Amino acid sequence: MDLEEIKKNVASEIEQARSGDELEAIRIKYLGRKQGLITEALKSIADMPIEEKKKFGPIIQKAKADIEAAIKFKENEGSSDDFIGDITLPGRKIESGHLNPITKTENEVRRIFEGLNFSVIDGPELEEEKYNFDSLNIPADHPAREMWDTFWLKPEGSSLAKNSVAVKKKYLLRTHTSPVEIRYMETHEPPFQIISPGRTFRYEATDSTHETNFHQLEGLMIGRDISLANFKFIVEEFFRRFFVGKKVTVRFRSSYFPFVEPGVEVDIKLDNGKWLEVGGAGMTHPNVLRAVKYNPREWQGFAFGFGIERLAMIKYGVPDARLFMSGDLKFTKKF
Ligand code: FA5
Repeated sequence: MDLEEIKKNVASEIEQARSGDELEAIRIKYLGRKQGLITEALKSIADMPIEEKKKFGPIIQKAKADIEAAIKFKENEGSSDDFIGDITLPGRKIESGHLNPITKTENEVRRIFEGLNFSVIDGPELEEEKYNFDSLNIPADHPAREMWDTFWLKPEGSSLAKNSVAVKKKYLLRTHTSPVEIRYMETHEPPFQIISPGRTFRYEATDSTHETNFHQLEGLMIGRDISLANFKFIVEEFFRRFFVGKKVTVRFRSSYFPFVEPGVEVDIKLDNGKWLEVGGAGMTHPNVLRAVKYNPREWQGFAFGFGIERLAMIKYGVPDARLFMSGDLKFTKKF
């Protein structure tokens, strides 16, 4: 058989092979150490005169390499589904994506509040100083600003700023979701009830309950004759629906936030008997209402800001808030 014929035959045999065994038989037929057709041809070179050796050696070597490559290619193709190879092999598992547990929690929270007739509002993560602080009754020199360690953005054209008279807007990564309250009130008239879940940032040391990048759930309800009793009802109803089947003990602790009066902090009792703070809340401060041109004699309301990581930690028994943003798939896949 001449080399051209061998090459043609082997190509069609490989093409038609339907299993790993058939491919192996082809390999032995042509490349087998004993009596493989190509192997034999290579051996015969030894007896050739030098001129022929030079001529045929490389041709046969190339044929060998081509056949090896064609077999390899077919083997790889065999891992695609149309190669009826070892049909007894178990199927390959198809990897599917997972929602981060924080996204999952956020979705649950949205659904619950929509069921309580709240609208879901979005707000920017890169925020103006005015919305994150000033309009929330926290002027520039107010000591309460120190409650929120802030990532500030470099001022626009900062190298020129020294000599410029114009006061430029200052930007930051929002330290809480409360600025969304102001943005919403500026453009809407009461009564209304909204929530706004989203990403927040703080320039602070991390531990098992603190991350630099975390998530909050803001809530705001403005109407006539709204009181803290309304807040208490809503928050307890939310917890009842969120922690399905798990009875949680809640404590309201008097606290201070410049944008509410009175202010409270909300704690939940953990299984180990310790309390975990999940959020702040209170009655919207009259100064905040005035800042958005609402008449505080006519309109009142409550606001709250919960930590979404904290809620998820309690619901799913996660011991460390830093796991959520760790990118560890072993963790994410559990949800
Ligand atoms: C606030 O951010 C207020 N804006 C909450 C508020 C809204 C009060 C409306 C009154 C009215 P505070 O800094 O306490 O408050 O944060 C609220 C919650 O966010 C905390 O209770 C906690 O659950 C969560 N939180 C705060 N810092 C972190 C952090 N570094 N990592 C994870 N969660 C955090």
